Amino acid sequence: MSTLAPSNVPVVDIDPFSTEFLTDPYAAHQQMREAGPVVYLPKYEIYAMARHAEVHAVLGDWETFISSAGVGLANFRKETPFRPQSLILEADPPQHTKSRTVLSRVLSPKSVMALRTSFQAEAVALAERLLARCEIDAVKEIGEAYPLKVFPDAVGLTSDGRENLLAYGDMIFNAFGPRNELFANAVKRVGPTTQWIMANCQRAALRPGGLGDQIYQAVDSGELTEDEAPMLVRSFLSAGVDTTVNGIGNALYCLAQFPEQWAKLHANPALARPAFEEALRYESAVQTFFRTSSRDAEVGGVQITEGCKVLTFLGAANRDPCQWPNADVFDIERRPSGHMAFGSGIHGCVGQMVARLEGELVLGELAKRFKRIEITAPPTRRLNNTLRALGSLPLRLIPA
Ligand code: OVV
Repeated sequence: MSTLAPSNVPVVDIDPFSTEFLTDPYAAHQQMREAGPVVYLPKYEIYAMARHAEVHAVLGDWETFISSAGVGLANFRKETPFRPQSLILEADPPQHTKSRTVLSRVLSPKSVMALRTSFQAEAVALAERLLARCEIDAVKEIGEAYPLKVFPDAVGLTSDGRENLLAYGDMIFNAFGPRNELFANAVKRVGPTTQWIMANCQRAALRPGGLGDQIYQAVDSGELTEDEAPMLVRSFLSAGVDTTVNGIGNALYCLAQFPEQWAKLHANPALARPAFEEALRYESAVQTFFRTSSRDAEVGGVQITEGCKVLTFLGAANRDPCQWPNADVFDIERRPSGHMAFGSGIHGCVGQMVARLEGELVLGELAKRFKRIEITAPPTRRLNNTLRALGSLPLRLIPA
């Protein structure tokens, strides 16, 4: 018990960064949702929201629940960030607005539409190659292979070594949690990858016309400073890979676990986009983000004082029975608008159109060619402080 917890806040004795929780968070999500609109987690002395309404409320009030003090457990007002702060994720207006304006344009629906032809060709090529394969690890051969091809191509990375993006992403998303063993091991694995990432944020490493180069064009026009451009390319490389890798991996796991849902998708591959969306709701790749209270506030009738770390459970909001009928049922025809997997408010995922495009095309091209997908051995988990991630997903793909 902590003396910091006001008397009207339910104290829930769970560790959302423990092996037990991360392996299967859903019972603990329910426990937190049922305990109250806001709960207190004494192990980390933080407030947390697991219901849809309060997650939405906190993410919608960026003036009270700021990002510039970090969106992980670390409070940047009290400790130095482990890497230079992101100019978009870990920023508030006006810096956030400046960064967001550029990234919104580079990742606009029109700009993303221009990626469709090449992304589709790669999805077709991947699905065709898999026709000759039969038994695969879907995490490696689909979940990782596809984003690692199309996304760095779109950004315009010219150098070898794009698999570095996986270790880097794993480290970044672990770093939003506590300094536990998951984080320590991720840092060990990442080694010199951080230098590789920073080198590839430079203009000379980026193909002219790609998404990365388009950020530098905003320097040419005076919209960004020289120092801001590589940092915003770093945001692409931080946020754009491990998220979609797991979005796609988790979607395949959902569809493999529920064969009648795959059958619906195979019968109507136009359901690929809503199927990906439902998988994002059901098994959200990004499970959590923090905010920090900039002033005394009230959420769900609970007083939160200035300077507190507040944890929003996106994945729990996405299973809230008050928001979703049959919340624990995976149904690709649900159309789950309002899900929190991309966050919401001013920090809502700026790359979500790219993520949706990747998900739609991979699932769609597979659905056209395979009548069933079967799990051949128990999948393994890759535990991460923030991501819901599989380590392996052994699948048999049965051609139509
Ligand atoms: C959404 C997200 C995740 C991780 C890193 C970043 C953003 C970034 O801006 O660096």
